[in-house]
Amino acid sequence: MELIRIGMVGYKFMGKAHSHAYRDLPMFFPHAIKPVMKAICGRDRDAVGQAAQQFGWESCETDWRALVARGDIDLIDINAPSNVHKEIAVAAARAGKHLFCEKPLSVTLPEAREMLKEAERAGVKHMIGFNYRYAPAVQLAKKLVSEGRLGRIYHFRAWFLQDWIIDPQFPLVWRLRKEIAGSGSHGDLGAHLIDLAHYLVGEIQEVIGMSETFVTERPLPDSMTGLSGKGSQDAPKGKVDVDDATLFLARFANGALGSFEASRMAPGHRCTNSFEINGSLGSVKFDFERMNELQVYLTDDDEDIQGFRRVLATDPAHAYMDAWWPPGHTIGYEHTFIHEVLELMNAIREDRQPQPNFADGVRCQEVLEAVERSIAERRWVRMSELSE
Ligand code: SOE
Repeated sequence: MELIRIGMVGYKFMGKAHSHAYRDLPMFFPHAIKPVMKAICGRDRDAVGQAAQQFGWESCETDWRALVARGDIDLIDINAPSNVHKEIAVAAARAGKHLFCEKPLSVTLPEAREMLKEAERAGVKHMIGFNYRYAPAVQLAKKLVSEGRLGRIYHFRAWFLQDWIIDPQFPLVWRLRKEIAGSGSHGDLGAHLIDLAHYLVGEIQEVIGMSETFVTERPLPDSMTGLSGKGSQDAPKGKVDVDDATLFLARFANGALGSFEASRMAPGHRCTNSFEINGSLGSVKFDFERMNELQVYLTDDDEDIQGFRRVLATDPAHAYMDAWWPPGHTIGYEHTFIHEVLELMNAIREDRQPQPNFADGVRCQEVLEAVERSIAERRWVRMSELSE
């Protein structure tokens, strides 16, 4: 049996999602290369030991350098905070390991470019974790666009809204600190939208944006907690130096117009990752909170039955669904990661780069940076201004 031995850095939210994907893949996709969960790495020995046991890893490490140096590991999966992605990825590539890295690729464009260059130089496979591409309903949208069913694309309208920091007492966790996260809602949520735009519509030519930090100080946390931390009223406060919300407009190379909104300050929106595409022959609408559905409108439907139809993307005709449950039996967030890992394993077997890979991570980082520059300089920024 073909095997790929995995070493993973990080064991929190994404670490758990990736671990689950490695565990489930062989059960539902038995013909894929089997990922072997060799070692998981984190700085806190007790916590990482507990995670190893709970998630099903064979062993654990407390220093990522030791993990990368291990001869029994073929692929390094990076789920640590964004500011350490580059150092780990570069070292792992130099050690000849394949790479799987969470988004955003890094905290700056030069770092992201360096990661891509090092991975290419080492000749290893490299994948970035834009998991939403792997929802079957998103794959269906891609198919309709690619087959020309929507005609010429006029609009891509996307918004990713959350509300987990709406309470001003929510602590200053790492995702709210520029030196660790790179940016706020922009790099965390906007990055997914940018990747979907690239995937579904194509290259972005120019952008103009605006952003705001509505809560400028927050209580310091007692640990680097995740999305559910609570801050104490009495804790000393620190300055929030990332955006709570970033909005931007874009013009695509194919002439389509785009609008993007990322916010963590939208009460009631837990994980509203949505887009709408309008073309000359039809439209599609997607909302991750109803991730099994795609709303489809086609202008060539008979006049008297025109309207958005709700397509439940759970039939064997839909991507990946023949491996899951009978039609109508829906799948969830975790399945996007399983499909992502399937793509990674298939790419290794077929000796090609997985989709999306570090080149897509760099393209995304270029747009993130162009939007930041446009905000700082209060003007449209062309992507060509960022070329190397
Ligand atoms: C938190 O905002 C978060 O977990 C992001 O970091 C993920 O990338 C996104 O998929 C869901 O929300």
